[in-house]
Amino acid sequence: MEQTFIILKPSTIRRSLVGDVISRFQRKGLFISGIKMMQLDEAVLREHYAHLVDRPFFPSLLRSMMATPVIVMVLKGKDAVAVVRAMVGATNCRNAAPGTIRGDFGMSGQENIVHASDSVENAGIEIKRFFSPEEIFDYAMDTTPAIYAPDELD
Ligand code: IDP
Ligand code: MG
Repeated sequence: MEQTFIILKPSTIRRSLVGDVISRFQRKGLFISGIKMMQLDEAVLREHYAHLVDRPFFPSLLRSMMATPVIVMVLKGKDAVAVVRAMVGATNCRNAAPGTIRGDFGMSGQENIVHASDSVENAGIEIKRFFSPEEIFDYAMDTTPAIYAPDELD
């Protein structure tokens, strides 16, 4: 089944929203394959946000992402990348639809609660960037038959 990569950003840690955000993913039916706390540094953020390094807000984004440790997660589920992006909502929380994580929990474009991979290819790259193979767990969940029909499991 598909895996996607999430960061609970410092805005989530500082505002004590960790439980609320993780709870949304779990209630949806996504499984946690990996989870840990870590302090991001400039080198890894320059890789992770390579598409933004030339933008004027990049120094501010760097400071924001290093303000506290973050929680990184690997979530597993059918079409997990697209499902999680839809749950997260538009980049700027003020434009994000109510009912999405950013739409419900934030007011900012920068301080927008979570990162989520934007494609299956990038999910694979990001998981490798932040997790070693032994930190990712593949285990059976008793709830699977209540979450998926047999023909939805691959
Ligand atoms: P995404 O997180 O929705 O995929 P990206 O365009 O990949 O959005 O941007 C990565 C992160 O950079 C955003 O989540 C946000 O924290 C920050 N960011 C993007 N655009 C802006 C901006 O215009 N001002 C400030 N921060 C921004
Ligand atoms: Mg992005």
